[in-house]
Amino acid sequence: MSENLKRTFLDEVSSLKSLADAANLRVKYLGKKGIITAKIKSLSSLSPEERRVAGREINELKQFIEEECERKESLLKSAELKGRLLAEAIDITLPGKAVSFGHEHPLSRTLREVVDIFTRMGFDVQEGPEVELDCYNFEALNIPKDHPARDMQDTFYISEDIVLRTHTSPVQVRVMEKKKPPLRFIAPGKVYRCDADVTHSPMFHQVEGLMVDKDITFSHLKGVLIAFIHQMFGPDIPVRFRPSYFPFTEPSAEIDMGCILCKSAGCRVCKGTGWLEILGAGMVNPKVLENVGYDSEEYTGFAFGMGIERITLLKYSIDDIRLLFENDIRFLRQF
Ligand code: 2NL
Repeated sequence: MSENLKRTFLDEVSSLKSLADAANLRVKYLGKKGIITAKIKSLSSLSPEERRVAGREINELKQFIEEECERKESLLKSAELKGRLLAEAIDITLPGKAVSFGHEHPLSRTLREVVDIFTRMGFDVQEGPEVELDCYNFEALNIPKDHPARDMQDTFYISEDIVLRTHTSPVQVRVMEKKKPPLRFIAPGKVYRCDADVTHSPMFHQVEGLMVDKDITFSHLKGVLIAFIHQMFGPDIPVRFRPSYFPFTEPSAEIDMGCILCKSAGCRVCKGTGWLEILGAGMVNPKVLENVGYDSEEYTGFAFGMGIERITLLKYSIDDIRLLFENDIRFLRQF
């Protein structure tokens, strides 16, 4: 009888698939209403003689079942753990995701280099609004109403007397209005002109500079700008000053440097001249000084301006300004 029970139990144990099934089997045999428990209870109906034999038999079976359950449970436990570890395994031999690094845009780099050179020479950095009053952008700078720079084609008008600044000179006018000389600062920033082709963008960047004090002369202008060009492009670059005209400076000059592409031999970029125009400058027109309330008998100054895009195109031999604004990663990666 108990041999049959043992065989039935062994069959059931060997077909167990999970720990949950094992727990159920344990209840079925050893629980409060289990088969073995019932057998132990039924011993009380036997005679003392029969009870001793049957009791030993049932106790041995109970112990056997307990041991078998335990053995099976620990087997199932380690099998389940093994399965879980396998399922959750991370393949550390897979290649990682590469982190890609960006870098400074060529225009930002040129701007930073220009600002660094002038701040090392003691110039401050000043900024101002890109949407500007006509009087700061033109009137204060001695640009008369009929000047070609005021043409509808060149200037973006917001209203009759408000424009997108066409240069950063209005920043200098605003600073001069607020502060007394000595002054020595540059004004970098975005400027706007209604123009677009391979060398012109409707938005571009300028750095203008201004130095005003007693006894400032054209020699100071020459010294500062030659030092700038030599730091920016190399100490052996030839520099020349050509007479020019701006309404806000007198006298005015355009400053050329030897062509860096052909080493002054003459090429397509310098149009065979061996020279590249790089800066405009001059002694601040006394009218401009008077407009901001300075005594032009007491103070003189020099000013200059340059286009950051032009310098960047020359420095890296880029032939189309639009490449600087398209943000094509294949272009930008080359710098
Ligand atoms: C150029 C030439 C120049 C200035 C800008 C200036 C500003 C004040 C007074 C006098 Cl407030 N002058 N600025 C002077 C000469 C040239 O820029 O080629 N820019 C791209």
